[in-house]
Formats: sequence, structure tokens, C-alpha cells
Amino acid sequence: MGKDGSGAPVGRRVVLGMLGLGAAGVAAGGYLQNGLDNLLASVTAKDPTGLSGLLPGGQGFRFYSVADSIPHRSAADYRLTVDGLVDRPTTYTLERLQAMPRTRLVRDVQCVTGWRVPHYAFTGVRLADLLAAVGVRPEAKALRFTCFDGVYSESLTLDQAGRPDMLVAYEMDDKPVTAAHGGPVRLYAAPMYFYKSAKWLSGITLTDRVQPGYWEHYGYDVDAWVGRSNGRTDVPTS
Ligand SMILES: Nc1nc2c(c(=O)[nH]1)N[C@H]1C(S)=C(S)[C@@H](COP(=O)(O)O)O[C@H]1N2
Ligand SMILES: [Mo]
Repeated sequence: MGKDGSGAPVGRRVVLGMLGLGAAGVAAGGYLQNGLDNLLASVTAKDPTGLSGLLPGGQGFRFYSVADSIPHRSAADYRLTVDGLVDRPTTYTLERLQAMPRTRLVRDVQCVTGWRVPHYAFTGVRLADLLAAVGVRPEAKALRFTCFDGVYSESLTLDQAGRPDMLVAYEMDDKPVTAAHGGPVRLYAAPMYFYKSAKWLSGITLTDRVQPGYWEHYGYDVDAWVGRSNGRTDVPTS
């Protein structure tokens, strides 16, 4: 069930939203001008249901981007800003993130559209460790994630973010996160559907309430637990 209590209207809102995005991708010029990155992005924006899975290098992943191209940022230029209701607003370089305690999780990746990648490793910094470093103020109740694609956003409650299986990830499959997968740094919300795992992560803002993310405006659940949301019965991995 969707959060409004019925599956079908949620599905229709999502589809309408995707059609709108597809039209925007065409208007922006799409893949004809700009090579493989934009091909990937425009195909996935217009057809998030599977065509992109035919493209090479996916390991079972579908590449998703709601932006009309894949943004690039080098490891040296990467920055993550943590601000809002914190004691010490901080901007992290990749090097500084990598110097923090490192956590490696192996779980099944589950997309809400059905595809699953079993037993896949993500490595990075626990959100909880990052939050401890900046000092969360008592009024803070939620996190808002923003991305350097300029479009996508996500959210977690403070309680959810404190779980040990919520990472700011800089490696997938023990290699640097590629640009297509949201590198240099993406979120990895292991117990939730993969739309929570914001790619091209550039900002974390502590807020006094949850601000629903990009897909959540199209009807996906804010609390996106695998197997317990979005009308789906997928089997969660621990
Ligand atoms: N910035 C950004 N993050 C995003 C998305 C997106 O379109 N833009 N798509 C989400 C969805 S729906 C999925 S399934 C995963 C896909 O990640 P992948 O492209 O590495 O397979 O990224 C999530 N994070
Ligand atoms: Mo997804």
C-alpha cells in the first residue's frame, strides 16, 4: 500500500511524473548531442523500467538519473557540506571522509521497480559517525540530502540516520563509486529501497522535520523500508 492507502493511484502518479521528466529530457536535447553519459541519463529518465539494464557495466544495476546528464566531480574537487541544526557546520573533502572510521556493508540492493542486486558491498562513513562529528542540536529531527545534479533530494529521520547500516559511501564493490553510480560520494541507505540512496551527494542539512525527497513527491513512501513500504513484499536483507 502507498501512504494514501491504495496502490493504483500511487503508481499512476509515479508514471505521470516519469512521463513529464521524459519530455523534459527530450526538450533538453537528450543523447544526440552529448555522448554516452547523456544517453544513459536520458534513457533512464524516460524508461526507468528496464531498457537501461541492457547497457554495459551495470552488474545488474540499472542506472538512474532524473537529471538530463550525469554530473562529474573529481575526487579532488568533491565537497560535502553538513549544515543546518548542527553545532559545527562542516565542509568535508573526500580525503577527510576517507580518514574517518570506515564501514563496509554487504547487502542486497533492492529497487522499488523490482530489480535486485544480491550481496553487494558498499563502503564509507556511517552517517551516525558524521553526525557525531558535527554535533546534532536538540531541535534537529531529520536530515535533508541534496545532490550536485542540482535536482535530486532525499530525507531520513534522525532515528533512521542513526542506524549502523546508513552510510555516506565512497566505494561500491571495493572500488571508487563511478560517476554513473553517483560518485565520488553517494548515500547508501541499506535497509531501504534504493531511491533513498541519493547519488552525487553534496549536502546534508539537519532540519526540524522531514522534507520529503524527489520521488516522494510522486507518491513513493518517505519511510522506504524494503518489504514494508510502497505496497511491496520484497524480502529484506538483515
Ligand atoms: N541524484 C540521484 N540519486 C538517485 C537517483 C537519481 O535519479 N538521482 N535515482 C535513485 C534510484 S530510483 C535508484 S534505483 C538508484 C539507482 O542507483 P544506480 O544508478 O547506482 O543503480 O539511485 C537513486 N539515487
Ligand atoms: Mo529506483
